[in-house]
Amino acid sequence: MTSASLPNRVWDIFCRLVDNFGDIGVCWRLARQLAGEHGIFVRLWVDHPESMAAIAPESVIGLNPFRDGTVELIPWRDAAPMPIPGELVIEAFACELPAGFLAGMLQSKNPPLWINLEYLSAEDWVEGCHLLPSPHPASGLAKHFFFPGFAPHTGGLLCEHGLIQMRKAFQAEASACEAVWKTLGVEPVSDLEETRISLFCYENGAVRSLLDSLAQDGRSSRLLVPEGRIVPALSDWCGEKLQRGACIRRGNLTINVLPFVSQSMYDRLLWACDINFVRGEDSLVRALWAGRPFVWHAYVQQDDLHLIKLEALLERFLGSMPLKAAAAFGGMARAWNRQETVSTWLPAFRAQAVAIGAALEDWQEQIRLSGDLATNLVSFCKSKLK
Ligand code: TRH
Repeated sequence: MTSASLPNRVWDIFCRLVDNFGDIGVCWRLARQLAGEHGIFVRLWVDHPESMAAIAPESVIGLNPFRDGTVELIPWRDAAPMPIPGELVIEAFACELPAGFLAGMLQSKNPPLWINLEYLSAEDWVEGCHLLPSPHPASGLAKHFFFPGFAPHTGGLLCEHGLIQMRKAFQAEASACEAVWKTLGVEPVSDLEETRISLFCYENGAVRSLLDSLAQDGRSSRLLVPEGRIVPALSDWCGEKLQRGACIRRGNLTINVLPFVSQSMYDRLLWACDINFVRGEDSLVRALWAGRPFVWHAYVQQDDLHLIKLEALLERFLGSMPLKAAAAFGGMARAWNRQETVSTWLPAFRAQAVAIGAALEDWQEQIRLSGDLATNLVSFCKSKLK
């Protein structure tokens, strides 16, 4: 498609890979929702398009550029000639636009709306900073800071239309879960008492206490671990090198090492599990929408800044939970993030799982009253470009 034949509404999203999968994970989801639900033609510029292969294997077919409906995935090369900017430009996570593209924006008679999409945080200051403009020093063109968040005066969270209904229908249908286990090569559920737990986290000194507790517990558990940074620690604990496809039993704990699956399959894994350990930003939000008790490992930052983010999240959530459930949810999350033993909290967390799940469903409803991030972005754009 040439720029002459582009549809009216073209948005550009620029994403630079820092590490891990969070940045590209958020941008890919946002791009697809803008295209699928709002009819926008999205050009997603990615400096390492090969990183997309993990979360969206379909995107590697015919890279350069890959087009999925109305999302075009474009390898971002600073030196390449740049097209005319679209109606709105998103600089994801302060990634700094390529000079040639920025020059095109500044020279344009109708400059695009310029958004810096920020990281997710539950902290109070976010509401005060959401949508603040910052003028470009030479031209005065405003860049607006768009903050995702849990509170009413933020940009909200990514949540596709119909996602919650789809998830609830999935969880009501045992055969849907079984199909996931089959696809992932995991044994079907034969022991109804078995607790299935997904584990996605950074290196974490508390993991041994988690494994010890599960192995020694009277009930059986199965840990489902997409391959990644925690697998070496699991291998150490087992005394055996674990690789993709491994299935190993120690005491009452079975560990399955899974491949890193596509985003949509990962959602289904979260829906199918009884408890989810998640990390960073995007999987936290997906665990919230899954409605199952979760333990969040915040992206580890210098000077323990991530612990402040954790407390902000807990503060928003714990107040609306019954006391025992709040103590278990908070205790488990704090121990996991401080990398202390979780053995003291795990029994209470499991005992309170139903209450935690119910509180999550309520919290979800409240958060969704403020609208989802993609729709809020479209509304902001309409208000500015009318
Ligand atoms: O990968 P992350 O640790 O990303 C982090 C954080 O977002 C952090 O805020 C950011 O600053 C840092 O990256 C650079 O965790 P996150 O955010 O949960 O992203 C993981 C993505 O990978 C998410 O989109 C879900 C997806 N995923 C899959 O698609 N398949 C899988 O098997 C798994 C485990 C995850």
